[in-house]
Amino acid sequence: MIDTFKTLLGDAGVLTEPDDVAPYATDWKHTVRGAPACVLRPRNTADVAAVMRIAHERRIVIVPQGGNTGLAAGAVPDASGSQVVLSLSRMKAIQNVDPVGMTIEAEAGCILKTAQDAAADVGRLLPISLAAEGSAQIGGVVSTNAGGINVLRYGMARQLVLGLEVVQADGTVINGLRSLRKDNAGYDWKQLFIGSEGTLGIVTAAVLRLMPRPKLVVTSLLAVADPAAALRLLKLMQDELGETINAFELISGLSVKLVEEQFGQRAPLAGNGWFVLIEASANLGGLREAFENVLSRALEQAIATDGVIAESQTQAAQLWAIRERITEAELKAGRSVKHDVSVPIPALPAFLADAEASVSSGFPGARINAFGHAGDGNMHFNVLVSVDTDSAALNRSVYDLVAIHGGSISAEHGIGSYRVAELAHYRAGAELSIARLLKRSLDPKGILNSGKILGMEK
Ligand code: 2HG
Ligand code: ZN
Repeated sequence: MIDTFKTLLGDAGVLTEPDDVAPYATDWKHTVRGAPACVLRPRNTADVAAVMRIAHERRIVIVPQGGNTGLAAGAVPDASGSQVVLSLSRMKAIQNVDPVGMTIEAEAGCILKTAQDAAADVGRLLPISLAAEGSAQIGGVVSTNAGGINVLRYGMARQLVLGLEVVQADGTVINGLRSLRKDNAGYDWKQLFIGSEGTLGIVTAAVLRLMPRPKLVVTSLLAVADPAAALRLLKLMQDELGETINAFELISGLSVKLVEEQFGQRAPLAGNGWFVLIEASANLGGLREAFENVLSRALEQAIATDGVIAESQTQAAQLWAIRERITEAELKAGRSVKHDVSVPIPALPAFLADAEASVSSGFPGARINAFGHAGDGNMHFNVLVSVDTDSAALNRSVYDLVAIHGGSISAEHGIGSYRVAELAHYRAGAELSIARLLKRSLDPKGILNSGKILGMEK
């Protein structure tokens, strides 16, 4: 098998040495350690198609991998030694950036930050933004339907994909790299490949929507007593500032403390409850004044207890650094069990209170590192635990409450291999049946990222 792939991709296109393969074998959190037979590094779509033809003929499981920044272990192989990682990293060209049509076309391996910069160079905004944007790749962003901090205003990756090129399980290439805003000519098949984590096909390139680049940006950190106050603040902000709000991030006191402990970076305001990081942007003047007015009202009405507005881009970056360092601070702090959940926005305070009560009583000593994109109902309800904590029991205690509050066990990180059992438990019935029907039709031999999302097909 290795020789066949070497003939196809050349020596540089096939990694087999343990040191070379190691980074592709484990996820960002190093929770899962797989054993790939080898790592393939195609140069273009034709290479990917040729790899899939061979894999299809010989029933080789292919695990597509982008920047490997995911938090659900969806891009790493299992430990069998037979799965092959397909890294898209060498396919990183930006094919086109169009400031009039407001689109960008890029290959799957293009780093998200590189694509953002290319859009900025022509005065446009690629609004997908996440802490891992310096390593995450477009193919991974699309195939996991990534979220991030701007979902409130611009939606998830799905809302920004106009066109897609996909290689199917048998090597067939579907070229749908259209940049049309309106295209109702038949089924919108590309939606199947967005968010299906490489289990239905391999995304090799995408056309994404761009937005006008806002000239005015206001970034502000506020202290609030609790999540209910945060939602009152959200309502007030939306009433007064409308769609200018890009991000509305709710951060627990413990999250801020972890960043301080691990990185020595302090929040520039006092607070003994929760914090909210808000970013608003616009092209027309008056945004700063409007924001200051609404902040004063929030303080007067005791919705917020304190607040600062960044005076410069550097200060804004410092405020964002507090938010973006939470994940690394958590990793440094020891073992944690992550829950990337969403509930209907009004249910957030009750869910957080119930989940905190349930975890505190069931798992004494556990500390809750809750933070997230409250403006779209998505919280990262992560729990710092000791080495002997039963994570399955902990998951159950959180996810049961997610279900009671009408939420989802994965808001933006996907199912990957972490949450396969939970998906089967919390999404029973017709929803799983249609998922299996799609999987069997598009990947009848079960060679695309097998074991992820639906588990191993029996
Ligand atoms: C974020 O919002 C990411 O920063 C990571 O989705 C969340 O570490 C996490 O659980
Ligand atoms: Zn997030």
